[in-house]
Amino acid sequence: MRSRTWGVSFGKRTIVHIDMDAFFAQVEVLDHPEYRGKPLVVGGRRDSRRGVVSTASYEARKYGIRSAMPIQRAVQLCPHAIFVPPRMARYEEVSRRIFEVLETFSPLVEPLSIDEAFLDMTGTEHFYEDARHMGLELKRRIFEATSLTGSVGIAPNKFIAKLASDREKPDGLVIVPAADVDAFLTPLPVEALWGVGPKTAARLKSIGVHTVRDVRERPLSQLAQVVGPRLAAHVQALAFGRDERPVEPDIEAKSIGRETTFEEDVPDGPELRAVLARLAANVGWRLRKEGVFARTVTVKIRYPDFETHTKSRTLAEPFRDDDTLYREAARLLDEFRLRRPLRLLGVYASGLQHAAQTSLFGKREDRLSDVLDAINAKLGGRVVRRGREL
Ligand code: TTP
Ligand code: MG
Repeated sequence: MRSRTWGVSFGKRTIVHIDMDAFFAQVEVLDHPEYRGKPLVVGGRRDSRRGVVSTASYEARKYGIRSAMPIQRAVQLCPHAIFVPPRMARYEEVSRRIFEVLETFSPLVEPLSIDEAFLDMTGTEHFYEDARHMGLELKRRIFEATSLTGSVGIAPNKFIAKLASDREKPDGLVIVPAADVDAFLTPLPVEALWGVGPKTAARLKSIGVHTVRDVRERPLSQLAQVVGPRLAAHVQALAFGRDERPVEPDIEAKSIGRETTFEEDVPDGPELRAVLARLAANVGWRLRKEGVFARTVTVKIRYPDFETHTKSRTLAEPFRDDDTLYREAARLLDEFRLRRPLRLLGVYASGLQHAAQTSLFGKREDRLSDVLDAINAKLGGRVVRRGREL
């Protein structure tokens, strides 16, 4: 009976989005209890000239302090706030614990950033009395493991789940069953639609489209005139609450990969390409060491604000040579058309199969990689490298 109630209320899928509250700030309070209840700014010391705010406690947000604001602006807004530099390694450690908890709830966990994830809970509904209990249990288990609070949204798809988790921050839990989607969405401003930035919003408003309801009521052809046919179709589908994107679990779990976080953000150019070559060569070396071939190359990028994206390409033939890895990774990196410097770059190989499953022994590129591996093995490490890695 329970699962029938769930089925009726959520449609085909039950998607959860979780986002920790003022994440870096909460970790700082955890490690420094004397900060609790005070305005706290993570990003740099009070005298930092170039620093920007990573995040601020909810107490500090009352003064108008926000992520990405210069530290000096935050000092002006709230002179008595506590200012601390970020401790990334510590936040990453706490993040790992959160993801360990999430993975006990569903095998389909998609990390979006250090403190944010989607879970596909479809098929697990019968474990919980209802959606609220599911959400509370998730929050309780995370709190038990970390003493931190997060906000949860539960909905029939990713788009609505993410909006829902944001609705009652901090420590929120918002459930949007299929029957409530219309009431939840229609009053929202067009900016709430994923993919609608300031430019698109301005174009829509120029024809009198201000809310999600307006987007629903306009003929697609009118929307297409101002934002183009593709975006118009996408935006209108979202306005009706339609979003079929699957929850895509972490590529790192079933892949061989390597990523690097830069000390200083790196723009696209020779330096970034050399890093890409080194990452590709490291991945190729590990594929060969494990005796496996891959079918898919993935490039992962992260911007300074932690926005993270991946692009993948699956090839017709399995591979494990550095040249194929580098060539495909470089093409994927091109496709991002980077306009900002990167904080992180990663290369992954997945779709792994054992050498015996392929008939590719002895391809020329493969032999070159093998020769380099043999020399490097003698020299004890990856000493001999190709020019592009230098
Ligand atoms: P967010 O989840 O965007 O923010 P938050 O967790 O601090 O606050 P909220 O309760 O609104 O979710 O980002 C997670 C962490 O990423 C944040 O704690 C600090 C870091 N971050 C930056 O360093 N710079 C940024 O511009 C943003 C947005 C986040
Ligand atoms: Mg957060």
